[in-house]
Amino acid sequence: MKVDVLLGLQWGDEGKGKIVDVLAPRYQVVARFQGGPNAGHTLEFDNIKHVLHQIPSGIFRSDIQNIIGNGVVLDPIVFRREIEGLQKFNLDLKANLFISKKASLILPTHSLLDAAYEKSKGEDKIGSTLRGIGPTYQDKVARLGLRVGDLVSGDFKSKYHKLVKAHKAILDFYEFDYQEALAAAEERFFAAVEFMKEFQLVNSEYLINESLDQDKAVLAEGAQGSLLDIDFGSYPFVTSSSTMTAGACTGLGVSPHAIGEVYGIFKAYCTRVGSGPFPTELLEETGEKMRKEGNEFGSTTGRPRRCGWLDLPTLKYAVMINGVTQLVMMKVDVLNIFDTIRVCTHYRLADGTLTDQLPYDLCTEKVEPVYQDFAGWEQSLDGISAFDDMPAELTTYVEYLEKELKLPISFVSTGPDREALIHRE
Ligand code: 2SA
Ligand code: MG
Repeated sequence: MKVDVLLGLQWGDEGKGKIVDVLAPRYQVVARFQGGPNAGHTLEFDNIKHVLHQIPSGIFRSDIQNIIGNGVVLDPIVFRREIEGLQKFNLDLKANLFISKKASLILPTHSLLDAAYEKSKGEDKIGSTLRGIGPTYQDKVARLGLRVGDLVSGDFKSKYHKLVKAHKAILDFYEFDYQEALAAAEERFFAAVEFMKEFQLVNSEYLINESLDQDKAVLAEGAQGSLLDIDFGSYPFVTSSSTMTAGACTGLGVSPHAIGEVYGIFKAYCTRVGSGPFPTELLEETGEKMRKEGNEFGSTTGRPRRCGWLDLPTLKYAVMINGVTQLVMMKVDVLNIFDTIRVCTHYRLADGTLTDQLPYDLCTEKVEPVYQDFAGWEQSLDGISAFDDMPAELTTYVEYLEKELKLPISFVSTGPDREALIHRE
């Protein structure tokens, strides 16, 4: 069997959690391969809304093995809180959840460093979720980091104190006041570490490859989005991991030959939280209307999301670097209220030329979006589940995007619930 990859093609918050949940019955294994508590995957079913941060979205199905892969950065305190939040669902978490020993540990000082770095940047801050993501990946790449396997091999406390001593020197350099916050968090951290040790800590690269050998289907669940990728995103306004298909190979230990379908998830419009360039951003009342209608507030931090029209140059770019094989369009119902729906087809550069490619740096090379307008459908999509039953205006919009992106749109999502979905037969 193959590893199918599901990832976001924009700046995160595309609605990946819902689609993992919908596709999950086709899979025996769901695995997270990058990111950490900066993610917020929202699932809604049976009138319950649940947000997952580090735990894979297959956790609500008792017949699925869920893996937190080596590419993930894991915060034990958040882990404990998440597990405790799931207890009311009566899931057998100790049997169905596996954590890679090679996953990186987020220490309390990593979150403090995140805050210190952001403060030092002033106006130029990244708008990080302050969950310690960047500093933890930094330590991983610097070969200083601690991993989940360190909890059960060697003297963890002495490794911990050695790294924290170095972190304190950096915090002092930035004149960042950390004493009180650290003292409070450290106690919770060590309690959470003991809690986490009760779970299955494994060499997950073996578990995944053996699953494939046993003909189990694996779904790799991406977090954030392609435009936040450390290499190809709008650097430096990005997250610190590889959010693309290739990240699933390194973040799980599977060969590129093992990759099957790549589901690219995108919203029928665009949103972004945090700083950084956003060519189609709507700063006036249309943006406000979208934010309200789409309830566009961060599921991790509650921050209002910036909103704008769909941007084809960035979408084409994301399709290209990920090798997307199927598209899923989300939150189409949010556009029900608009009489005109705009799509940015090209950028006009400063010298007047038109392009549908991304410039090197969207921060310094100002682009003006060129739009094509479509008539809105201006009606509710409730109860529609087949492509043939879609309003004609929506069909036109969908077919236009399929032609431009040269890919089928397999699902169109029309609301947060599992059932609110139009399938292509
Ligand atoms: P970080 O914390 O170092 O990864 O932040 C770096 C940039 O990446 C953005 N980022 C995100 N953007 C959208 N959604 C994300 N996850 C949460 C969610 C967001 C929330 O799924 O709802 O609740 O605010 C996410 N995580 C990171 C971030 O805004 C920075 O621009
Ligand atoms: Mg989200």
